[in-house]
Amino acid sequence: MSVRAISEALFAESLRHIPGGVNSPVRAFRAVGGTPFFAHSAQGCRITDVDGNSYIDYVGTWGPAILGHAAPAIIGAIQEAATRGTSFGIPNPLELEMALAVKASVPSVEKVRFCNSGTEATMSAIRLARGFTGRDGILKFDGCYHGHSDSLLVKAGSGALTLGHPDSAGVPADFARHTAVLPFNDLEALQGLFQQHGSKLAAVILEVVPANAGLYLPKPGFLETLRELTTASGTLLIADEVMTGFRLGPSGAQEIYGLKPDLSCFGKIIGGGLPVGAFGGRADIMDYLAPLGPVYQAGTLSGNPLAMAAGLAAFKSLQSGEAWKQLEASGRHLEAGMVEVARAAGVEVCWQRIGSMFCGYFCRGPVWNLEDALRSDRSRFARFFHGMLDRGVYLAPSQFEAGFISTAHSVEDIEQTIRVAREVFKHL
Ligand code: KE4
Repeated sequence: MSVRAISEALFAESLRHIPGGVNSPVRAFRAVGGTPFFAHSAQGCRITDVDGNSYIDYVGTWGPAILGHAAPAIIGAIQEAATRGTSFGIPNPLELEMALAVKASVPSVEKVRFCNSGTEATMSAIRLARGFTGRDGILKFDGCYHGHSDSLLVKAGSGALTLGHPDSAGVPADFARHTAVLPFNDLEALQGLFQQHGSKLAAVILEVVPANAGLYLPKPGFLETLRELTTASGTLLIADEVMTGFRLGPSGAQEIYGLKPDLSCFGKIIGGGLPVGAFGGRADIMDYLAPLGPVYQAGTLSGNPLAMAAGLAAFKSLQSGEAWKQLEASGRHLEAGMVEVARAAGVEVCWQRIGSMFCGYFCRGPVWNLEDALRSDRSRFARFFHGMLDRGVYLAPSQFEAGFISTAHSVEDIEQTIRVAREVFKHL
């Protein structure tokens, strides 16, 4: 009997009732093949499936579990808040406390509004930028993912300077044509687009560290030029830090790269694993939001007391600053080990990392953009993924996702991961 027989039965049944058997596509393992396991529980750096198999978890529910799963401080905060009710639909003090915490952590945020997902945060920031500037045009970069709102499910047009095409059924061409898409790190294309269309752009939105096509980094000068061009053309710069915010440090990627965006989007970590999103930045822009200004944005569960309590508990656990130092050390440890065992096995792996976020591409590096990332040998990645999973290590089920280390990953957990990888690389 398969070691994951119960998961397989649950998945077969789920396929009859839930599209693709999942509530978010990446969970279906389509990029790596096979059947997803069903989680029974998770504790610290480990997740346990319904068949009783336990895995060292490097997905961390796609970023929120920076303190590991079921961190006592977060569980306690949720339990305590829940005894006083689960939702009020009227201001509660935790919302103000959370706003102050975000502002204290991210200097570019003068005002902030909470919502319920990263998608809502970026969708609202785009609408706000359009309302503030009176312009319709948006620029994003290929390989960057900002959630599934219509204006952002757009792929590059035929030429780099033509406007976008829908990247999903159901997105009207009329929406997509307002969104230009360029290769990340391509200064020449960027300058060309701003020459032609700069005055029509309401905003540029980017992952400062793109981590939805694996993980690659901005080239020296790219962000500085982007900031200059947007300032000169009156275009707002939106940093999508839904994954990097509070993951790479107290002020996320923008602090590391010295970038001062006009707006930033957050999610994941600030909800401690509960549904949350946030967007914030310059007060003169944020005050365009209803009920003060003409840009409408709302949400029944926005600022939910349980999500705020969980997020505050996560914040407090991180604020000592020790966590990010530990995460950097763990990231370095895992990187050194994985690079060594791949080299020893003669397997070409390009390991890219920043802090506790990483991706091992199965191709020669460096990887600077989506085109480079697409050179990766995805079938070899899939074999690597399953080899690791069968030996108790759960990596992101796609070559085009980042991995996440938590403060709950011990030195021994990382040593175990490297030992397992040494074995798997031998049979790739
Ligand atoms: P959500 O709507 O999924 O909360 O956030 C959307 C989003 C926005 N911006 C960035 C940079 C993001 O990475 C995301 C979502 N991240 C993916 C993982 N790469 C979520 C996983 C999933 O879609 O199931």
